[in-house]
Amino acid sequence: MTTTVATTPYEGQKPGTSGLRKKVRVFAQANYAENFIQSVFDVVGPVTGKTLVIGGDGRYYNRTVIQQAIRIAAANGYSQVLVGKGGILSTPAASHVIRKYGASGGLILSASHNPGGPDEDFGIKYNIANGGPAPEGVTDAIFARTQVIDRWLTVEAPDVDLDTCGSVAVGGMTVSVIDPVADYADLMETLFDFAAIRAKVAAGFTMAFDAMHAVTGPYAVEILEKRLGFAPGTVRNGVPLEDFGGHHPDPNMVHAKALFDLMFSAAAPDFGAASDGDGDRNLIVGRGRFVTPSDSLAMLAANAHLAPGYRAGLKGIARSMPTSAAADRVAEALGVPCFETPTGWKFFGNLLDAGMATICGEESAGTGSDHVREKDGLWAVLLWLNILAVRGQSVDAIAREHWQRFGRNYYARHDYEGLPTDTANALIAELTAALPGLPGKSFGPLVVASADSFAYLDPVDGSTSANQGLRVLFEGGSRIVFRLSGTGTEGATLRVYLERYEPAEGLLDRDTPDALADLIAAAEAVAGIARHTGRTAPDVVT
Ligand code: VG1
Ligand code: CO
Repeated sequence: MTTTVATTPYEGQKPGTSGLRKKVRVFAQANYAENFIQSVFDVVGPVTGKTLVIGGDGRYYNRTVIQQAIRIAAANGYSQVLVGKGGILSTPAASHVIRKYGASGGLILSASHNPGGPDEDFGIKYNIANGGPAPEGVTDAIFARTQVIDRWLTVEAPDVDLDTCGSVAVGGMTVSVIDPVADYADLMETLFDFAAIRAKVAAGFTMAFDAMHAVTGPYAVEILEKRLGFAPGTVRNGVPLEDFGGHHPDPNMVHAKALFDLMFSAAAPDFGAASDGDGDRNLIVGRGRFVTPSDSLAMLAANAHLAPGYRAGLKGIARSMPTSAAADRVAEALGVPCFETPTGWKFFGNLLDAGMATICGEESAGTGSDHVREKDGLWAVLLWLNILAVRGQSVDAIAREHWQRFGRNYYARHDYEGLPTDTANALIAELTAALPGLPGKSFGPLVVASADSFAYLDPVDGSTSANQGLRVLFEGGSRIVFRLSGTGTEGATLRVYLERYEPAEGLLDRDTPDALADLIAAAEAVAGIARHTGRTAPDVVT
């Protein structure tokens, strides 16, 4: 029996870079989550007879919203919901489940690397039938719908037992609670040479994987420890917690510091890796060697043919605009196209669907391929392991050889967090206005070659996305990009991306801050960060 509940719109239910993210207390307001979920179904419907996948990263409030979503889905006419046991599905696993079972879409409940808990963040993202995040046309329509919504539909039904696999009826719909790990782990076995990795592990190769008390714990235990034979305890912090143990489940030098310290200590295993809250990001750190995500993308692309799933070669490479151009040089050497997209995985979907790109990546620790339509943390770890097994070299040796062949893109991102929104907007507005006057100007030894606001023309569907970040390009290939984050829940975050290209015959072993010093000074001179914000140093450097 369907019930119609009257409601009124909430302001600001606009999906950002990766879905709608707000504080839990915002989502907990009457009708808040329901309005958004109903708006999704109104936009993508009619949903009668269709299958919906639901899963989340296990953070606080996950189970509450899953029960709401199941009832709303039943009332809207879905015939089936597939939900991960315990309400858990990593983002890449959800993408795979959508594709494998022919679902029309999925709700992924996550705020990724943002902290979790009653006072922290929650998020809802809708993915389409290809398994990828809804493109802008869909998210814009969902936002428009949230602004006029006046009712949502539900059924009266008890909560589904999420902790037991099996099927139950909710209204006229079947809810199937599925093993969240099995399908994903099986997919990984089709892509990588598990036997080669197992042999290397048996020969004494060791690793540390930090699951950061987030969703990848069960996946990593199954794949790394059970299927590949790494010693028990290889997966650290492997039990997902609703508050991630009070940490930011963000796999970078700041929040995965314990792993970092280990990998730079005398006790370092051969290989270190971590993933984020929802399992789509990865951190790669060899013994004494951090690999920037931009470099990791380039190195994975250059070596992907060593893994069974990519033996036929790559169709193309795609990277987000702020990601370094290291991958471009690999694409050139491979003779395949390289695409530059706006920030956010939703922009890769069309290229992957059209068979124009095989591997994609972002500087924010996201890498993935056409096996799903999300970035995939464990996939990147396994591709690295496959490459290490075949090449028989250390991460450090592979990185050095890569730079000796392609040159090195020194790279860092400086984040200024928690800025007043007006302040951040004023900085961007002033810089935008100054862009036309920048070419030809000098900042220390750097001369501006061009400056613009990045706009993307999707080569597949012809859609355009403007205002995707401000670029200041210098002669010689160095670059600064400025943009505001679209995933935060409080104030604004300014991201400043710094990149300097050093050719193969140049200095390949410098310290990154040192190599980027001129660019850091130029960023200040160009944008007046201290003048606008009062900040003289970034909060986070990655
Ligand atoms: C950030 C990253 C972006 C990534 C997005 C979602 O967005 O910069 O590269 O796609 O997070 O990743 P923004 O707008 O804050 O810069 V996740 O792992 O949070 O789903
Ligand atoms: Co994530």
